[in-house]
Amino acid sequence: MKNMKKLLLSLGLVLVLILTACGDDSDNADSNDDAGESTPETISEEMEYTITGIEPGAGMSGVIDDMIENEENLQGWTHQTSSTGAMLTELDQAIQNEEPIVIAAWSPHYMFAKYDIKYLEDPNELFGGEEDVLKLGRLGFEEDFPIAAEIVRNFYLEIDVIEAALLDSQEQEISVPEVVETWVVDNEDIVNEFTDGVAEGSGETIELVVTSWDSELFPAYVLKHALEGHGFTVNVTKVDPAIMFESIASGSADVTTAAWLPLTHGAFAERYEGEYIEMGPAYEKAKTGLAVPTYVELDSISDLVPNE
Ligand code: PBE
Repeated sequence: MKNMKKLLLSLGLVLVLILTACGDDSDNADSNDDAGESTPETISEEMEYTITGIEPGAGMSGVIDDMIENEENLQGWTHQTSSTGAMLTELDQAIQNEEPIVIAAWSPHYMFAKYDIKYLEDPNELFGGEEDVLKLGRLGFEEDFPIAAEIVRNFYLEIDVIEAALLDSQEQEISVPEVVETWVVDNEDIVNEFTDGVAEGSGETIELVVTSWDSELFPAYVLKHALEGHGFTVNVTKVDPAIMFESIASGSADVTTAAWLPLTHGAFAERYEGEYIEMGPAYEKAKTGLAVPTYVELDSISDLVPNE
């Protein structure tokens, strides 16, 4: 009985929707809420001149703040920061309602596999193009832990591998460290490459700092596994990018795998120049930018218009 009621209700709803859609077609010839007639002006306005961002402490949040301050076409825009989770919820809701939204996006992340979204072109390279995600060590790390440092230097992952693992984590609803547990068993050959021919450690503890985005947790936990399989103990501490740099520079942490350079964490790298060593990329071809659902008729950041 209840189901029948539900069915009738949904049928009624569908009918109403069809009728509304037809009505729209015939009258309202000059309305511009038709997807086909949206202009950059109306889209920017519908977005309330707001970029839906992530954590205020993220490197890319600083990049977006600078952009709003300096770019003519973003004058009067708001950068709404909160958290990655909140941004994804807003994206999800906007897509369900087919409303325009512009978000802070990056790769690797599962958002591009889960949602039909596209990066806005970035003709002025405001986000700096492709980036390396670098391993950094504290001064003296290589001298104090030469074996561990050799494994850290050998450590490298292909970005596709990370992307696939993040998607697994999302689809199976398991945390990234848990995904790593099975990944290292299935990919022993990759893990062994990091330690092949390297002497064993003898129980030394390595302090690894990392930011808490999944794109960073995956490499960090794979490295932890490789080091722990080779005689070390690894403490992973999750911190903001600012603290990550500060703790490497002050020597309270030994190593990180999560420095996005040259741009995203460029301000931190500059502040602590000379107070850390670069140990090569953990992965390459990372990217940050602004993204919109594919139904939003904008192609480029320069299509956004000022709020005046
Ligand atoms: N991210 C993901 C981070 C680094 C990793 C791009 C959101 C940021 O600091 O912006």
